[in-house]
Amino acid sequence: TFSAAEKAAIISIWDNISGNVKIIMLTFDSRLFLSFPQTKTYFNHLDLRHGSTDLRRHGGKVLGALGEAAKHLDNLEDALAKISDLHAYNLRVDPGNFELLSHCILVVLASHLPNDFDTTAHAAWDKFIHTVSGVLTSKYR
Ligand code: ZNH
Repeated sequence: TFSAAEKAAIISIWDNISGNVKIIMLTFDSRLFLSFPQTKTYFNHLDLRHGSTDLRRHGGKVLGALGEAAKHLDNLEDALAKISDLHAYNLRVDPGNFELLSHCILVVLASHLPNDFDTTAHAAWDKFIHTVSGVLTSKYR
Protein backbone atom coordinates (compact mmCIF):
# COMPACT_ATOMS: atom_id res chain seq x y z
CA THR A 1 0.00 0.00 0.00
CA PHE A 2 1.04 3.57 -0.65
CA SER A 3 1.09 6.37 1.89
CA ALA A 4 -0.53 9.72 1.13
CA ALA A 5 2.94 11.24 0.63
CA GLU A 6 3.93 8.47 -1.79
CA LYS A 7 0.72 8.91 -3.74
CA ALA A 8 1.26 12.65 -4.01
CA ALA A 9 4.85 12.14 -5.22
CA ILE A 10 3.81 9.56 -7.81
CA ILE A 11 1.04 11.73 -9.19
CA SER A 12 3.06 14.90 -9.30
CA ILE A 13 5.78 13.23 -11.41
CA TRP A 14 3.10 11.69 -13.60
CA ASP A 15 1.67 15.16 -14.25
CA ASN A 16 5.12 16.17 -15.45
CA ILE A 17 5.57 13.34 -17.92
CA SER A 18 2.10 12.67 -19.24
CA GLY A 19 2.13 13.49 -22.92
CA ASN A 20 5.85 14.26 -22.84
CA VAL A 21 7.03 12.63 -26.03
CA LYS A 22 10.65 13.39 -25.26
CA ILE A 23 10.57 11.35 -22.07
CA ILE A 24 8.82 8.53 -23.87
CA MET A 25 11.48 8.46 -26.56
CA LEU A 26 14.35 8.76 -24.10
CA THR A 27 13.00 5.83 -22.14
CA PHE A 28 12.66 3.49 -25.06
CA ASP A 29 15.17 4.28 -27.75
CA SER A 30 17.95 5.74 -25.74
CA ARG A 31 17.77 3.71 -22.59
CA LEU A 32 15.99 0.42 -22.93
CA PHE A 33 17.02 -0.52 -26.47
CA LEU A 34 20.53 0.94 -26.45
CA SER A 35 21.55 0.03 -22.91
CA PHE A 36 19.89 -3.39 -23.03
CA PRO A 37 19.73 -4.44 -26.71
CA GLN A 38 18.39 -7.88 -25.85
CA THR A 39 15.05 -6.22 -25.07
CA LYS A 40 14.68 -5.40 -28.77
CA THR A 41 13.92 -9.05 -29.55
CA TYR A 42 10.32 -8.56 -28.42
CA PHE A 43 9.83 -5.78 -30.93
CA ASN A 44 11.03 -7.31 -34.20
CA HIS A 45 7.77 -6.40 -35.86
CA LEU A 46 8.12 -2.70 -35.03
CA ASP A 47 10.23 0.03 -36.58
CA LEU A 48 12.79 0.70 -33.84
CA ARG A 49 14.61 3.56 -35.52
CA HIS A 50 14.99 6.63 -33.36
CA GLY A 51 11.78 8.62 -33.17
CA SER A 52 9.72 6.22 -35.28
CA THR A 53 5.93 6.29 -35.19
CA ASP A 54 5.94 2.75 -33.80
CA LEU A 55 8.15 3.73 -30.90
CA ARG A 56 6.09 6.76 -30.08
CA ARG A 57 2.90 4.73 -30.18
CA HIS A 58 4.27 1.91 -28.08
CA GLY A 59 5.99 4.21 -25.56
CA GLY A 60 2.81 6.24 -25.31
CA LYS A 61 0.80 3.10 -24.51
CA VAL A 62 3.21 1.93 -21.83
CA LEU A 63 3.39 5.33 -20.17
CA GLY A 64 -0.37 5.70 -20.57
CA ALA A 65 -0.83 2.45 -18.67
CA LEU A 66 1.40 3.83 -15.93
CA GLY A 67 -0.77 6.93 -15.82
CA GLU A 68 -3.86 4.79 -15.37
CA ALA A 69 -2.06 2.84 -12.67
CA ALA A 70 -1.13 6.07 -10.90
CA LYS A 71 -4.84 6.85 -10.61
CA HIS A 72 -5.60 3.46 -9.07
CA LEU A 73 -2.84 3.01 -6.53
CA ASP A 74 -5.18 1.27 -4.11
CA ASN A 75 -6.31 -1.25 -6.66
CA LEU A 76 -3.51 -1.97 -9.10
CA GLU A 77 -4.45 -5.62 -9.67
CA ASP A 78 -7.81 -4.71 -11.13
CA ALA A 79 -6.59 -1.63 -12.95
CA LEU A 80 -3.85 -3.65 -14.69
CA ALA A 81 -5.72 -6.95 -15.12
CA LYS A 82 -6.01 -6.70 -18.90
CA ILE A 83 -2.38 -5.89 -19.61
CA SER A 84 -1.30 -8.40 -16.98
CA ASP A 85 -3.06 -11.12 -18.99
CA LEU A 86 -1.59 -9.74 -22.21
CA HIS A 87 2.00 -9.91 -20.94
CA ALA A 88 1.62 -13.32 -19.31
CA TYR A 89 -0.35 -15.18 -21.98
CA ASN A 90 0.27 -13.42 -25.27
CA LEU A 91 3.50 -11.48 -25.18
CA ARG A 92 5.35 -13.79 -22.74
CA VAL A 93 7.94 -11.17 -21.91
CA ASP A 94 10.59 -12.63 -19.62
CA PRO A 95 10.05 -11.03 -16.18
CA GLY A 96 13.71 -9.95 -16.02
CA ASN A 97 12.96 -7.37 -18.68
CA PHE A 98 10.63 -5.56 -16.33
CA GLU A 99 13.60 -4.89 -14.07
CA LEU A 100 15.46 -3.38 -17.00
CA LEU A 101 12.57 -1.18 -18.04
CA SER A 102 11.91 -0.08 -14.46
CA HIS A 103 15.54 0.90 -14.09
CA CYS A 104 15.45 2.85 -17.36
CA ILE A 105 12.31 4.73 -16.38
CA LEU A 106 13.93 5.86 -13.12
CA VAL A 107 17.14 6.92 -14.88
CA VAL A 108 15.23 8.91 -17.49
CA LEU A 109 13.07 10.62 -14.88
CA ALA A 110 16.11 11.53 -12.79
CA SER A 111 18.02 12.94 -15.72
CA HIS A 112 15.09 14.72 -17.32
CA LEU A 113 13.43 16.16 -14.21
CA PRO A 114 16.44 16.97 -12.00
CA ASN A 115 14.47 19.24 -9.68
CA ASP A 116 11.17 17.46 -9.39
CA PHE A 117 12.57 13.96 -9.19
CA ASP A 118 13.95 14.37 -5.69
CA THR A 119 14.65 11.59 -3.21
CA THR A 120 11.00 11.40 -2.13
CA ALA A 121 9.84 11.05 -5.71
CA HIS A 122 12.62 8.57 -6.42
CA ALA A 123 11.62 6.28 -3.55
CA ALA A 124 7.92 6.54 -4.37
CA TRP A 125 8.45 5.85 -8.09
CA ASP A 126 10.75 2.95 -7.34
CA LYS A 127 8.02 1.38 -5.24
CA PHE A 128 5.35 2.23 -7.81
CA ILE A 129 7.15 0.86 -10.86
CA HIS A 130 8.16 -2.31 -9.07
CA THR A 131 4.63 -2.86 -7.80
CA VAL A 132 3.29 -2.41 -11.32
CA SER A 133 5.91 -4.83 -12.68
CA GLY A 134 4.96 -7.29 -9.96
CA VAL A 135 1.32 -7.16 -11.04
CA LEU A 136 2.24 -7.52 -14.72
CA THR A 137 4.36 -10.62 -14.04
CA SER A 138 2.09 -12.17 -11.39
CA LYS A 139 0.26 -14.45 -13.82
CA TYR A 140 3.34 -16.16 -15.24
CA ARG A 141 3.40 -19.82 -14.49
ZN1 ZNH B 1 4.54 -4.02 -22.41
C1 ZNH B 1 2.51 -3.86 -25.27
C2 ZNH B 1 2.38 -1.79 -20.83
C3 ZNH B 1 6.73 -3.75 -19.81
C4 ZNH B 1 6.91 -5.75 -24.28
N1 ZNH B 1 2.80 -3.02 -22.95
C5 ZNH B 1 2.12 -3.11 -24.15
C6 ZNH B 1 0.93 -2.30 -24.09
C7 ZNH B 1 0.88 -1.74 -22.84
C8 ZNH B 1 2.07 -2.20 -22.13
C9 ZNH B 1 -0.19 -0.81 -22.28
C10 ZNH B 1 -0.09 -2.09 -25.23
C11 ZNH B 1 -1.21 -3.06 -25.11
C12 ZNH B 1 -2.26 -2.86 -26.20
O1 ZNH B 1 -1.91 -2.50 -27.33
O2 ZNH B 1 -3.43 -3.08 -25.88
N2 ZNH B 1 4.56 -2.98 -20.64
C13 ZNH B 1 3.58 -2.15 -20.15
C14 ZNH B 1 3.96 -1.66 -18.83
C15 ZNH B 1 5.18 -2.21 -18.54
C16 ZNH B 1 5.54 -3.04 -19.70
C17 ZNH B 1 3.11 -0.73 -17.98
C18 ZNH B 1 6.07 -2.07 -17.36
C19 ZNH B 1 5.97 -1.22 -16.39
N3 ZNH B 1 6.47 -4.63 -22.11
C20 ZNH B 1 7.18 -4.43 -20.97
C21 ZNH B 1 8.51 -5.00 -21.10
C22 ZNH B 1 8.59 -5.55 -22.36
C23 ZNH B 1 7.28 -5.32 -22.98
C24 ZNH B 1 9.57 -4.96 -20.03
C25 ZNH B 1 9.73 -6.23 -23.05
C26 ZNH B 1 10.99 -5.83 -23.00
N4 ZNH B 1 4.68 -4.71 -24.40
C27 ZNH B 1 5.73 -5.43 -24.93
C28 ZNH B 1 5.43 -5.79 -26.32
C29 ZNH B 1 4.16 -5.24 -26.61
C30 ZNH B 1 3.72 -4.56 -25.37
C31 ZNH B 1 6.30 -6.61 -27.24
C32 ZNH B 1 3.39 -5.31 -27.94
C33 ZNH B 1 3.91 -4.21 -28.85
C34 ZNH B 1 3.15 -4.16 -30.18
O3 ZNH B 1 2.68 -3.07 -30.51
O4 ZNH B 1 3.06 -5.18 -30.87
